[in-house]
Amino acid sequence: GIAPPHGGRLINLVADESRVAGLKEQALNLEEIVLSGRQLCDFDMLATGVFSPLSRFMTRTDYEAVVAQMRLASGELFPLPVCLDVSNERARTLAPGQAVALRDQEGLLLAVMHITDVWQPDREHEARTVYGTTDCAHPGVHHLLRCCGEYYVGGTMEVVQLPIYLDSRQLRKSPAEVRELYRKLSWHRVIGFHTRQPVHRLQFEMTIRAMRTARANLLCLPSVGTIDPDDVDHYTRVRCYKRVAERYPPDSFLLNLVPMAMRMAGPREALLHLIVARNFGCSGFIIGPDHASPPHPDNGVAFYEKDRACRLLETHAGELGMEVIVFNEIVYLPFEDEFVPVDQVADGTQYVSMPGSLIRRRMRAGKTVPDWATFPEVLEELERACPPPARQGFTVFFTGLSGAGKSTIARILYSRFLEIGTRPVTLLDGDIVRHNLSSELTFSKEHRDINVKRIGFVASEITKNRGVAICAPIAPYAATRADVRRVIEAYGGFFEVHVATPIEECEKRDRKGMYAKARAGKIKGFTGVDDPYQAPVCPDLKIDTTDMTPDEAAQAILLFLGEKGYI
Ligand code: PPS
Repeated sequence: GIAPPHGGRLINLVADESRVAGLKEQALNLEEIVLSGRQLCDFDMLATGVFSPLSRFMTRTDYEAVVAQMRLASGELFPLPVCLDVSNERARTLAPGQAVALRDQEGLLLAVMHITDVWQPDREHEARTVYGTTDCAHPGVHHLLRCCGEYYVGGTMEVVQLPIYLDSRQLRKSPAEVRELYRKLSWHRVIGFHTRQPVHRLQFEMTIRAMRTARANLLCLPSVGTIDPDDVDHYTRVRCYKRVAERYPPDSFLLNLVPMAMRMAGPREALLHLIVARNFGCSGFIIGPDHASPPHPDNGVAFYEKDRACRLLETHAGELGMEVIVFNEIVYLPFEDEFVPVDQVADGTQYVSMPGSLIRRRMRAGKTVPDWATFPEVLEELERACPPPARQGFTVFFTGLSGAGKSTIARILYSRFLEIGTRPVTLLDGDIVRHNLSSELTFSKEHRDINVKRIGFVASEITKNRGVAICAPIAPYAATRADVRRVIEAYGGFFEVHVATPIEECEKRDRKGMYAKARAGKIKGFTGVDDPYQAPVCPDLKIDTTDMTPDEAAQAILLFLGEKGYI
């Protein structure tokens, strides 16, 4: 039969209909905590029993036991902290015994929480023990040490409203609802497959083999909570899963989205996924190498050794009553047209492999993906989501001193793009922006940052919708420019062009007379005179207009974009 949940009982925190009106009334007089996107994911997992037997944001004793020995205070296996973090200031208004209202970003009441603990955790220790590192290049550690509040709040919850999702509602069933479905389908043995990738050939081979070995049906559990910005968006992934579903034997494949926030904690995270699968009624779990193991951004080396997660799962599978189906690295034999585990490849036989991350990167760069790596229908969906550069939007971001020639070059470039005519073009020149978007802003550091981030936001929307944005602010601060780059690169190309005309030349031209005014002290805080300009260290392109006409500069940029495949 279908496996009972971890701890024997599915948690359900949703309050009885009869309690709801009272809770809403009570909440009006309570302090409130607004949940972040990530906290909302955890909240959902707790409320619907996905994290059974955990029934609340962890108390201090649970937290300490989980960090130290991967167990709740009650003794049940639980590998990762699930805590409600709040800022210092917030923590001062909260105390044990108090009730608080939990709300979503729009102010909707989610639950009334009864606080039992407020404490300051040792987050460095948590990072070292849970993630095995305090290196903030690890996305989970970065979140923990750089983004989380300094205090944790533990306590039980009475849930008024589950988080509201606007997409794929039929595919977001709770463990109880999925178990109900098994009864309808007469499923008795189910294996779980947790993934944040589309199902390519490799994943298909793994799952179908596991189904054969375990003589079981498959529950595919894609994580659709907060994922890596580099991952394929979940709308695209859902379209891929739906299409690949047809390749499995009829009525043997079930898709259910899990809005779970990934921590990328490697082995410990894999163990949590095993527990989640168990709660969804699985008696088996498929695990491949590199489960939830992010690559280090500096050298691409994974944070966790290949089979550590597998070993940890095997150690605890018995206690959880689960069968773990381990797949070591699987590779493709071009000659035989077959997938096999790498340790079964005969000496001297040629093999190839292409992880999902590489498939995506190749597509974004406009390179082909070989037939054996994925399915045509998956490729079709991915092509729509990750078009080659020639069909992506992009931003050309000029930066440089006042009078360096940014606007002149930007205007020529604008007109060239209109001549080419393949994409809509928007010019976000400093003056245009200061007039239309940022008229209330001054030239303080703070206001310049707001100004440049606004430009970045508009450019990112344009880039997302496959247009061209040309921006030409001074943008004197490197960190702010880097933020803008991060936002835009998630959607398309970003090219920083440093118009590096030296200040002497800018001042000599002084077309608007601004430098003269600044030198005379009539304008204070003028960039380059008595305000900083942090020149880009490695811009995509550097242009010095002392020995180049604006036309030549625009031409150089067009050639550069052509070389990158964008035009
Ligand atoms: S920033 O720093 O990116 O927000 O600046 P930006 O929006 O591009 O605005 C620069 C133009 O504003 C005029 N101006 C000043 N520039 C620098 N510092 C001070 N204090 C200042 N006050 C006014 C200046 O003419 C810039 O125009 P450009 O077109 O760059 O010459």
